[in-house]
Amino acid sequence: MTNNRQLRIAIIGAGASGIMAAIKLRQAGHEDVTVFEKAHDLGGTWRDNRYPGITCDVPSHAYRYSFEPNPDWSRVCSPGAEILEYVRHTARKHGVEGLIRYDSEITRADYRDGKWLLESTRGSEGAFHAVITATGVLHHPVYPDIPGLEDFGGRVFHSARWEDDVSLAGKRVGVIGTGSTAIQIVGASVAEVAGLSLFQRTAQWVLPLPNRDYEEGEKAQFRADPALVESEYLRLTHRMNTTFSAAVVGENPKAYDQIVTACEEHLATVRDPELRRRLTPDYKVGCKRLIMSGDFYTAIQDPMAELVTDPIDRFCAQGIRTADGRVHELDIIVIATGFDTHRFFRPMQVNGPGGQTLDQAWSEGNQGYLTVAVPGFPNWFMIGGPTSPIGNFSWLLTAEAQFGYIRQLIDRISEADVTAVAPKPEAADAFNRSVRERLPQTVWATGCQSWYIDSAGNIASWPWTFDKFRNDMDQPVWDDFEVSAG
Ligand code: NA7
Repeated sequence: MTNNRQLRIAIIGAGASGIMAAIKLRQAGHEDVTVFEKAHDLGGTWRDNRYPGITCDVPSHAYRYSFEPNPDWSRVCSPGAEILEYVRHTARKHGVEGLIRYDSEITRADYRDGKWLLESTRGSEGAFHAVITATGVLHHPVYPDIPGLEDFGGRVFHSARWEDDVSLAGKRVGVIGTGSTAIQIVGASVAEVAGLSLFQRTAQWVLPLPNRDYEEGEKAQFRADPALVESEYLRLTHRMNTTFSAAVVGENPKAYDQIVTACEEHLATVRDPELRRRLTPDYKVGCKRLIMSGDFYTAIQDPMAELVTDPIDRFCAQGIRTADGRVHELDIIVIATGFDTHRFFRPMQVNGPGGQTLDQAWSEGNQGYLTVAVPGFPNWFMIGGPTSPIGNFSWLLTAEAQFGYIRQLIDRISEADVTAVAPKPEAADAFNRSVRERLPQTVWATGCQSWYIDSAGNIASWPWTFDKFRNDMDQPVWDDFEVSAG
């Protein structure tokens, strides 16, 4: 490129994808980069989630940055704290920690004359030629609408707001929810508690995921042979993309059948027929995000554990009262009821050039163009925007693919005679039409409640294969964009 302008670029969010974007922007020659982070530390979901047993259910050798191989993962699926340390190490190694402005939650963005004026909880943050949101989807905890929380005499908190001075050892613990979080907490804590009541509203399919430590010898081999680390990365990502992620969008029926069989056989290991019946879901495997666990069924059959399926009536001083009138006496209640995954970076107010707000643009559901941009909002780019692939595979892989696309849009803006790039409304309409046409073929549309589905019933995930996603992210189709000259 010639005659390039030096751009000021803002990244919102210093989680795993924001850190990656900062590193890659610098590598691409964009020097003026600021990362705004609402919290006082980096790491996003790996910073927020510190509950016992927290593990990424994507194998570690696939859940990593393409440019930062790690021969030292401790386990096939590593604990959250280790992933947080990996993100921190990567930020430090690539010199982007100093770009992060902590405790600065962007609250407002106004587009004026080719720039976004950002305001944060600290005040005005200045003007930026381009904004990349990297705010993730798992950062607005949802609390259940159950009365009486203030009556409870023990400790109660959301799983993503773990109170670090709390030990579950020797305590009577209640866990509300049966998502991946609750299942990991149950597996990790049943051996030390005085009692564990798991309050289940909906049974889950559980794919057996035997996790194990890497032996020292294996790690030494990975250290000695970078090609081995690379081939493991490629092998695992290829396997996830061609089997699981293809199966859930209806593209690999054989793999889907194998996943179903594995889940059914796993469930059949529950010895007590009545418990097994209560743990049996009434919807298709994969409709909700699949739980991966090698120890949940063992844990829930432990004498210390109880599966409670009577609906919760209310919290009370001693614990939780269920609809059958029983009071479950508890010392600690963990609310593992998930996140509002459809809020993205809101409550931020985003005001586009014509006075249109993003809230207005998204009033009937979150929609954009190819997951990364929104018509009417020039130079506003999203990692993990609406319709991004979300599911049982590596978010980091998704984020890097989206960044590669966004970087090409930003490079275009940096050309001397270009001020703004935004997708054409008709291109976004065509994309969203094809999403709607394709979604009924996915397993997510087969009848269940899940965090993939918003309150209007729209399914939020990419409905094609991951390979198609990668292809679509390869290069912008410039005819789909309005490119404004300055
Ligand atoms: P999830 O997967 O959204 O799970 C939330 C769980 O909480 C789920 O079992 C819900 O039951 C349950 N829930 C929600 N509200 C209530 C009320 N009011 N009463 C009882 N139970 C309730 O969140 P996680 O934190 O486990 O996992 C989120 C993602 O993080 C996970 O998918 C991975 O990507 C990492 P429901 O099924 O709706 O009946």
